Amino acid sequence: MSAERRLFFALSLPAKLQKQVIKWRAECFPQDTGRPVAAANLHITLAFLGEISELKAEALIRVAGRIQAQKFSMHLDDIGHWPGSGVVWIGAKRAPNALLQLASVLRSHAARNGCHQSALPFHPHVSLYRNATRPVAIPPATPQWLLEADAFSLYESTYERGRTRYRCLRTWPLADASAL
Ligand code: 3AM
Repeated sequence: MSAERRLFFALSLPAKLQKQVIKWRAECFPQDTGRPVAAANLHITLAFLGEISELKAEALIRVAGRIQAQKFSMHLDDIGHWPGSGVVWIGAKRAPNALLQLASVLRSHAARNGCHQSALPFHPHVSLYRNATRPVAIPPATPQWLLEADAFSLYESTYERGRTRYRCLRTWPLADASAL
């Protein structure tokens, strides 16, 4: 039997935005807020696949390559804390339709390929802290960053020597609206 890998589809953040976010995070949250997510790991999950076989991963890579989805931009203008999961996040007050459609298509392909999908509504976000289980003072606003999404990717999540690493396995471009 081949080894299973923990995979998910996500949008990455450009390196410049990653740096801006972690600088702002350090300035705006106390040090004991939780476990900060490493700059390189900042992302927006589109569909979590779980631990899956190589066969399933190949099937999902094939369908992902056939998806025709539009480029979009989104303002990261929202901040929140989910005490249950211990996540402090930034997101969008109004998620673009193109993002919701892309996540929905990926999630339904994932479900059809046997990857359990959460029944919770999709709430696009960038996790900033994990293990934030105590009340958190949320800053009044983000600097209203603009994320220009022109591709989505498949990532592998590994845990080595106490660190979570996300390795990008494949990236697919999003199309100009006029091209669809
Ligand atoms: O950064 P976020 O939190 O959006 O929370 C996990 C992370 O997304 C999520 O997948 C991303 C990469 O690890 N994740 C982990 N386990 C999950 C599960 N069982 C999950 N999402 C849904 N169901």
